[in-house]
Amino acid sequence: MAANSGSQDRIGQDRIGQDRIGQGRIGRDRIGQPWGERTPFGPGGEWPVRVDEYLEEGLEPGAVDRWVQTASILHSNGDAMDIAVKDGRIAGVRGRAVDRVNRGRLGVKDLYGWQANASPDRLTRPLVREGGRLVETDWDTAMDRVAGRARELLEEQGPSALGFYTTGQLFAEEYYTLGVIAHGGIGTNHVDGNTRLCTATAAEALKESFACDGQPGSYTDVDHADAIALFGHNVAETQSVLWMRILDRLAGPNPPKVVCVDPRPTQVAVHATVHLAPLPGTNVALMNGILHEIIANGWVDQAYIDAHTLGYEDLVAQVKGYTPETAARICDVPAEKIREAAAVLGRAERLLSTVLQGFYQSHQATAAAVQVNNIHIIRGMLGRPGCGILQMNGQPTAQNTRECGADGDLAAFRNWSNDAHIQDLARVWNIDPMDIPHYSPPTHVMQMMRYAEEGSIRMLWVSGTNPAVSLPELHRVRSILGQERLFLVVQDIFLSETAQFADVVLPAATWGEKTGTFTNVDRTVHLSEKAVDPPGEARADLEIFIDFAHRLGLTDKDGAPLVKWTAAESAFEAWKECSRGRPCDYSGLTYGKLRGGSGIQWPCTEDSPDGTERLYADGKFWAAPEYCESYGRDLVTGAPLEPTEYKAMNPSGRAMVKAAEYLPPHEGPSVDYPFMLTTGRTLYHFHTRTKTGRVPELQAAAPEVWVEVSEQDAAAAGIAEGDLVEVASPRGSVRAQARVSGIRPGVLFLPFHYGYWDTEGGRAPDGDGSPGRAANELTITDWDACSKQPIFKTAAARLTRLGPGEGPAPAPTTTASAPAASAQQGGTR
Ligand SMILES: Nc1nc2c(c(=O)[nH]1)N[C@H]1C(S)=C(S)[C@@H](COP(=O)(O)OP(=O)(O)OC[C@H]3O[C@@H](n4cnc5c(=O)[nH]c(N)nc54)[C@H](O)[C@@H]3O)O[C@H]1N2
Ligand SMILES: Nc1nc2c(c(=O)[nH]1)N[C@H]1C(S)=C(S)[C@@H](COP(=O)(O)OP(=O)(O)OC[C@H]3O[C@@H](n4cnc5c(=O)[nH]c(N)nc54)[C@H](O)[C@@H]3O)O[C@H]1N2
Ligand SMILES: [Mo]
Repeated sequence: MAANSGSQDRIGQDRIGQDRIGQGRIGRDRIGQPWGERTPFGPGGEWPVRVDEYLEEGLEPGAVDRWVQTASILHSNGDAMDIAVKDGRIAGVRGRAVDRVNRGRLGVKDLYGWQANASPDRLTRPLVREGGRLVETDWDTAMDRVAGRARELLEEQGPSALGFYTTGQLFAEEYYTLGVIAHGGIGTNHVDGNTRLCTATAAEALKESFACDGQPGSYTDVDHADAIALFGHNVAETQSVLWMRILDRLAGPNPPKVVCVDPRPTQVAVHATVHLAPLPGTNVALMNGILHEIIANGWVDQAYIDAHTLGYEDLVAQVKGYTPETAARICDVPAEKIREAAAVLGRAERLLSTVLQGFYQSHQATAAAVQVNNIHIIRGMLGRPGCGILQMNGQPTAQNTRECGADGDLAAFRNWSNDAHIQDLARVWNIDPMDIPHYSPPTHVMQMMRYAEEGSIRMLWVSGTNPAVSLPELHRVRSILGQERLFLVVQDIFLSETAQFADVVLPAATWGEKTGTFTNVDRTVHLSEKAVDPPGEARADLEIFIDFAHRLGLTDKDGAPLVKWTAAESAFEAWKECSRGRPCDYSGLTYGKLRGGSGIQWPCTEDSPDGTERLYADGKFWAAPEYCESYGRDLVTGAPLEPTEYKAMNPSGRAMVKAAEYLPPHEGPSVDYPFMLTTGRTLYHFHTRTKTGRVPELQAAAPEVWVEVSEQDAAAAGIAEGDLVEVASPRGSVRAQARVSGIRPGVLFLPFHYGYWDTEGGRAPDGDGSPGRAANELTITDWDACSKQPIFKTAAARLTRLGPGEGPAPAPTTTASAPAASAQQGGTR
C-alpha cells in the first residue's frame, strides 16, 4: 500500500526493475512480514538458528563465486552475515548461523540494502569547487587542496581553526586513525561524531552510574530474562533481529513480561504486558514515579546497595514526592499503569532493560537514562544472566567512534581530566603530553556549528554523515555550511545534501569494499572484509585519513610519521596496543581470530581469550578514581566534576545512584503551537536514505514523508487519512500526508528520513519559508546539558489541513505507523 503514490518509485528502477521484488529467495514477504517466522525457545535455552538469505534474481547459492564475512552496517545490532560475490559484484547476503548475535537472521534493510553499493550515482572521483561549481579532479589535486588549507589555517590561527565531524558508520581502524591525527597530530579539541546525535547519552549515562562507558549487558540476557523493559526504544523497527529474539522468547514457554515506554503504538507496545505512553519530554517524571513504587514496596536489594553502591539515600529523598498520581499528572498516563509497570520491574528476578532515542534525544536525556541504571543498581540486577542494561547504540559502529576517541573523548576510554591518562596516551603515540588537548571537555558538534557560524572554526571535515539533513534547525545548518569563509570537506559515497555545500568532496569506499572491524552495542567485535573493489577511484576512509596525515607531515616526537600503519590490519594492531589495560581491551583479538567464527565481546585479553559476556559481575566496577573514564557531571547543569570532588565522593569505585528532579521541556505546547512534535524512524529506511532510498524494495515500502496524528486530534481538525497537511514549528514547516494512527493524543510524529536529494532538482527548501519535507526543518537548537545530545524528540508544533491528498498516506502499515482502524484488525499490508 505504501507504494501507492508511484511518483517516488523511479529511484534505481531502471537498474533493478520493480518486477524483481518477490522473485528473490526471500521476496516480497520480507517487506510485509519483516520479522519472519518464529523459532520459539524457553528461558535459559539456546536461541535456535534461522538462516536468512537474499540473492539477486536467478542466482542460486551454489553459483556464488565467494562468500565474504561481514556484519550489518544499517543499525547497531551487529548481525553477522556473508556477502555473496558473483563476477566481482555483490549479489546478495546470507546471515551467519555461527554468530552469537543473530544466529543467521537478517533484518529487512540488510537483506536488500547492499544494492545501494552499486548505485549508478556513487561518487567515483574527487570533486573540487571551481567558480562556484563542483568539478571532477584527481586525488592529488583534491588532497593537496585539503592539506594546503589545513596548513594555512594552522599557521594563521592554530589548531582551533580546524574541526572534524565524523560518524558512527566507519570502522574502528578509521576512527582510531582520525583520532590520532586530530588529537595527537593537529591538536584540536574540535572533534566529534554524529554519535553525539545518537549515543552520546548512552555513554554519558554509563559514565554517570559506573564512571565508564561500556555496556554491562549482553544480548544473551534476552534468553534468560523474566522481564524486558524498553524505554523509548522501538526495537521492532530499529534492531529488528533483536526483536526477533524477544518475539521468540514471547512465543516460547515461560515468556518474559514486557514493559514498553513509548508514546506510539510500536510493535513493542502491541506485544507489551504494560504499555506506558507518556507525553514526550516527561521521562524523568515517569521514572521517578516508577522508582517511588519500587522503593515504597521494598523491591530493593539492600545488601547489594550497602556493599557496592553510593547515593541511594539521595534517590529515596528525591522520588519521595513522585507518587504514581503525581507522575501520572505530568506524563498524562494512568497512575494504575505506572503501578503495574513498577510491579513488573520491581518483582522481576532477571530484568533486562534497553534505552534509546525516546530517552536520549530529550532535554533530560542523561537524567532519564540514569534512572534506568538506578533500577538495576538498587535491585542488584547486574552481571548475572538475564540481568542486563543495554544503553543502546544506534549506528553500527558508534561504539567504536567512542572507544577510539573520534567523538572527542580520548582513545580507549582515557579520562581527559586525569593527567596520568594523558601521559599514558602520549606514551602510546610517542608525543608530548602537552600536544594532546585536554584543557576543557571536547567540543560537541552543536558547539562546533556555533564556532563555524561565528567564524572561529574555518575548516570543517565531515566524514560519513549528512548534517544538512540530520542536524536540528536545518535552515540554520544550511546557512552555516553554505558560508563562503568556511572551507568544507565532505567525505561520502554519494553527493549528499551536505556534499552539495562542500569545497572538496572525497569519494569513499564503503562496507563490502574495504576491510575493518566494528563493535555492536553488546561489545561484540566483528570483522568486515573487503568483498569487491570500490567504484571508480573511490578510496577507503582509512586510506584518505592516512594520506592526509602524510601530506600534512605529522610526526611523533622523534620525527617518525605519527601514523605508522598503512592498512586496516596494522591499524587494528596499533589500536589493540592503545586499548591494552583499558576497559575496552582488544589486546586478545586478532583478525585471524575474528575470521570464520562468531564475533567476540570485549574485553578480550590473554586472560579472557574468548571475550567477556557481561560486565560488573560481583559488584566490581571500573569506577576507581585513578582508572575511570569520567568523573561525571552535574545532572542538571552538565558541569564536569573536579578530580578532587570525585575522589572524595567515590574513593573505592562503587556504582553511583544519581537522583534527578523532573524539569519541563524548554519548549512545550502553546496556544500557537498546541502539539508536541516527535521524530524518529521507520523500519524500512536508514537515516537520510542515501542508501535505502536507492534500494527499490525499501524505497517502495516508505516512498515519501508522512505525519502521524491521533484519531482524536485528526477528528478535531477535520483531518482524514491521507489528507495533505502542514506541520509547522517556530522554525519552519513540512508538508506531508496525514496518517491517522494509534499515536497518543497531543503528539505528532514525523520520520526524519526525507531530505531533498531525490526531490525534483535535489534542491533545498527556499529561504523564503516554503515548506520542506525534512523533520529537522522543525526541530530546535538545544541539547541535554549532560550528554550534549540534541533534542529531536520534542518541539512545539501546529497542524493545518491543506486539502485532500491522493489516497492514504505513504506510510508503512506493518509498523508503528499502521493506520488506527486497521491496527485493530492486525495491521497487515
Ligand atoms: N530501520 C532503522 N533502524 C535503525 C536506524 C534507522 O534509521 N532505521 N537507525 C539506527 C540508529 S543510528 C539509531 S540511533 C536507532 C534508534 O532507534 P530508536 O530509538 O528505537 O528509534 P527512534 O524512532 O528514533 O525512537 C524510538 C521511539 O521513541 C519514541 N519517543 C519519542 N518521544 C519519546 C519520549 O519523550 N519518551 C519516550 N519514552 N519515547 C519517546 C518514539 O515514538 C519512537 O518510537 O536505530 C538504529 N536502527
Ligand atoms: N529529527 C531527527 N533527527 C535525527 C534523529 C532523529 O531521531 N530525529 N536521529 C539522529 C541520529 S540517532 C543519527 S545517528 C543521525 C544520523 O544522521 P546522518 O549520519 O547524517 O545520516 P546518514 O544518512 O546515515 O548519513 C551518513 C552519510 O555517510 C555516507 N556514508 C555511508 N557509508 C559511508 C562510508 O563508508 N564512508 C563514508 N565516508 N561515508 C559513508 C552516506 O552516504 C551518508 O551521506 O541523525 C540524527 N538526526
Ligand atoms: Mo543514531
